[in-house]
Amino acid sequence: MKPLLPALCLALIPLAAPAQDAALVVRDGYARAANPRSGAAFMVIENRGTEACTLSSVASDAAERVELHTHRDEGGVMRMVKADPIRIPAGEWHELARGGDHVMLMGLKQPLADGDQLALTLDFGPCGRVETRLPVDNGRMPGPAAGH
Ligand SMILES: [Cu+2]
Repeated sequence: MKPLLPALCLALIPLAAPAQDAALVVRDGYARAANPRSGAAFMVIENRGTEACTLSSVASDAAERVELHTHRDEGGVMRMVKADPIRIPAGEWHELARGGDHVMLMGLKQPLADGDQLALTLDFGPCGRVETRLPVDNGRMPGPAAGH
């Protein structure tokens, strides 16, 4: 009976994935350039599902490297550092915002210009992947997400 369990698990994974995908919603997203070679993306991620999901990495064809970053206060100086994976409990949301967590794009293949669309793939591990397209808005002011 031993081989039965792994086979059963494999069969269940494809069935579970689509439902989890729909549970993760990206809204209020935008991207902006820091300079011609690098930029950042911000958004609110809602977990409308029944299980916690963790954003482990982000990918994009638009840049050579994409990392999750955050800002940390080191002796009164705000530094940008690589962020730990971001866990979002069921029914909660997490904001990637200026001065906080963000998606960092390094080695942009072309500068982020207003009106462009930036395609990102957010990898939530077992919760699945979320594809999103964010508008580039270099003039947007930092502030609370719209509607909150
Ligand atoms: Cu950064």
